[in-house]
Order: sequence, then C-alpha cells, then structure tokens
Amino acid sequence: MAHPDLESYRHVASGKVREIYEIDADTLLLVASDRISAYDHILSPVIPDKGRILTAMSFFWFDALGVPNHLVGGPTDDRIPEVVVGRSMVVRKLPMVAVECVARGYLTGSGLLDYRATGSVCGIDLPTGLDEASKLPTPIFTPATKAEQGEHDENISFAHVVEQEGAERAEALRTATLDIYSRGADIAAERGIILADTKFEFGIGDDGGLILADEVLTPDSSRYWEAATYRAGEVQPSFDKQIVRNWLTGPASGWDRASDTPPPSLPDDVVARTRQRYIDAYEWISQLSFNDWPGAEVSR
Ligand code: Q0Z
Repeated sequence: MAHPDLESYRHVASGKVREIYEIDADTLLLVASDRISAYDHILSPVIPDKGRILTAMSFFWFDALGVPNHLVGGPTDDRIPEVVVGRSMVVRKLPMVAVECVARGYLTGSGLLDYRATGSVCGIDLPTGLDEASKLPTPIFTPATKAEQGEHDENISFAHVVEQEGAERAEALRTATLDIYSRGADIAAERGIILADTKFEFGIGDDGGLILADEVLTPDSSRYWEAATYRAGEVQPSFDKQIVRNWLTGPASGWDRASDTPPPSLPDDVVARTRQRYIDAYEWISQLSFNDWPGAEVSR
C-alpha cells in the first residue's frame, strides 16, 4: 500500500508545532507543521514550508553527524501520507530517555539566568565575568527535565541524571551530547552560523546503546546565530525568528507581550521574510538547494 491516508494512523502525541502518529507497533511518523511559536504563543498565519525546511535540516544533520539515529526511512518513504511528504520522518519507536540533553557553547537564556543567580549552570561552576552571549571556555552539558506541555523545562544537575539514569548512562548521555554538539557546531561555523546551544533527545537501542532521536539541530531545538554579527555582551538576534519578534514587540503590531492577549496575525512581508530565513539557514548549512527537497510538487 503506497502512501496511505494520514487518518489511517493513530495520533499519539502533539508538540507545540509537531505531531506524532503511530504507523505500527515499532514505527512512528513524526510530522512537522508550518506553525511557528514566539514568546510562548503559536502564531498566525503559518510560515509556508517551515515544516519541510526543518525536516530537511534534520535529515541533513542525521546524515552529516553519522551517529546511530532513529530514522528507518527516507523523506519519500511509502509509509508517509502524500499530504505530509517532505515534512515527515518515519522513525523507530524507542524507549526514550526522560532527560532533555542540552549542550551549550555560549551563555544565554536559562543558562545565563542560572549563572547570574548562582555562578553556575546545572551544578557546573563557571568563571566570573561572563555575560550575555559569552562564549563558554568549553561547551557544557546542561540537562533538563522534560516538562509537561505548556511548562518550561527545568535545568537539573549531572548528579540528578546519575540518580535517574545510573552513572553509566548519564556519562554516555553527556559524552554523546557534547560530541554531537561539537561536530554540529564545527560544521555550522564553516558556514557562518553559530550553534549557540541545542537540545537532543535520545532513545535506547536493543543493545542498551544511545540512539539519537527526535529532530536534530533545527532552529526549533537550537539557537542559531549569524557569526558575522555576533557580539558578546549583547542579546543576539535569532537567525530565524528575529523578524517575527521585532514586529511583535514593535509599534506596528500594537501587542503588549506582558498582557494575556494572543498576538496579532503576522503581516505578509514578515511571513515571507521569515520563510526565507529558514530557507537560508538550511541552504547555508547543508549547501543544498531547498528547491530539491521533496514535497512541494504534491498538491496539498
Ligand atoms: C519523540 C515529540 C513530536 C511531540 C516521543 N523515536 C521515538 N520513539 C519514541 N518516542 C519518540 C521518538 Cl522520536 C518521541 N517525542 C518528542 C515529537 C511531537 C513530541 F513530533 N516524543
């Protein structure tokens, strides 16, 4: 049976901008939507092709990283319904490690908040004098809990990971996270992009080894900064979302981020320019043309 309907699969989970379906007992379909979030809101309208672009990036990285991963088919696998071809991954259903495995090469976000409060992040003491977007002396493993939907992940110590997963697996998670981040950051740096930090999820293979799962090194799971404009000590513009953030927080939107009101719809030019940023990120990093990625020719 080639290209079944999406409705033939049981929907098993939703993320903010992604969905999981069950293909069979051993196999999942991860579908990326074109939805975009900013400031903890899902925005309207969608960014056309965002799901395909981020999926193309994940496929590129899985290939480039060359570590065991959860993919069991390519982007046009026959098990992928036509409506979601190009924005789906057919993956092996794995027991997942209940730790968000974060690597940070630069200090920002929750890492910076923790550092300012305690001088350390996830129990790792850092030198004094670090600031927003400072490059860390060496990349650090800053694990976090997997929060319920709508909640934020909470940073945890390595000792917490040892208690939860055992010393051997905790060490393996830290080593794999830092190794994969380092390889990704090196490749991105060659193409003018700083991978400030990223979050990996691992599954467990039959032999007990770690398998890289979920999406990898996308701008939704990582902070991408443009190397050409990087300046330590300042909040860095997001490679992908800055156009959206600037419009939402600027006078044109009329929106108050502090209010409980949902953000207004994005204007067409903000949508078009943001779409192009995602394409640029993919094409810079992969050195492939997004035009060659499957799915666009399918009527949807
Ligand atoms: C990934 C997530 C998404 C919502 C579970 N290979 C796997 N085996 C078992 N479970 C998962 C995977 Cl990747 C798994 N997530 C994260 C992804 C929508 C949540 F597309 N949750």
